[in-house]
Amino acid sequence: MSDCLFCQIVAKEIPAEIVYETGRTLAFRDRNPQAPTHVLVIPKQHHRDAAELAGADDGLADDVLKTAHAVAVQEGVAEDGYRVVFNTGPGAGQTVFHVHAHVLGGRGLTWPPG
Ligand code: DGP
Repeated sequence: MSDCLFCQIVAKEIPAEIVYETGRTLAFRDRNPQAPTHVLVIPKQHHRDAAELAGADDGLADDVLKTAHAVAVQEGVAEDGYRVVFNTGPGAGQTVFHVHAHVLGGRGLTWPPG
C-alpha cells in the first residue's frame, strides 16, 4: 500500500534502523522507544492488524512471532524476559495500521500495562 508508512519502510522509501530481516518479515527500532530494547516486527506483506494477520493462512503470523523471538535473542533480552505486544485497534492504542509486534525488553516491565 503506497500510503502505508510501514510499507514505505519495507520498500526502503523511508529510513529505519533495521535490526533483523527475513524473506517475509522486517524488524526495526521504534522511533519512540519505551524500553532499552524496543523493536517493531512486521510482515512485509500489508495486513491491517493482528486480527487480519491471524486470518492469513500461510504461516505468516508464525513467521512474525519467530522473528520477534529471534530479535529478543539478538538483542540479548531473551533470558531476562521480554514482552511482545500487538496493539490491535484504536481502542488499544494502535496508531499505525500495518500490523506490528512491539518487542520490549532490557528493563523490568510492570503488569498490567496501562
Ligand atoms: P502502535 O501505537 O502500536 O500503532 O505503535 C506504532 C509505533 O510505531 C509507535 O511506537 C511509534 C512507531 N513509529 C511510528 N512511525 C514510525 C516511523 O516512521 N519509524 C519508526 N521507526 N517507528 C515509527
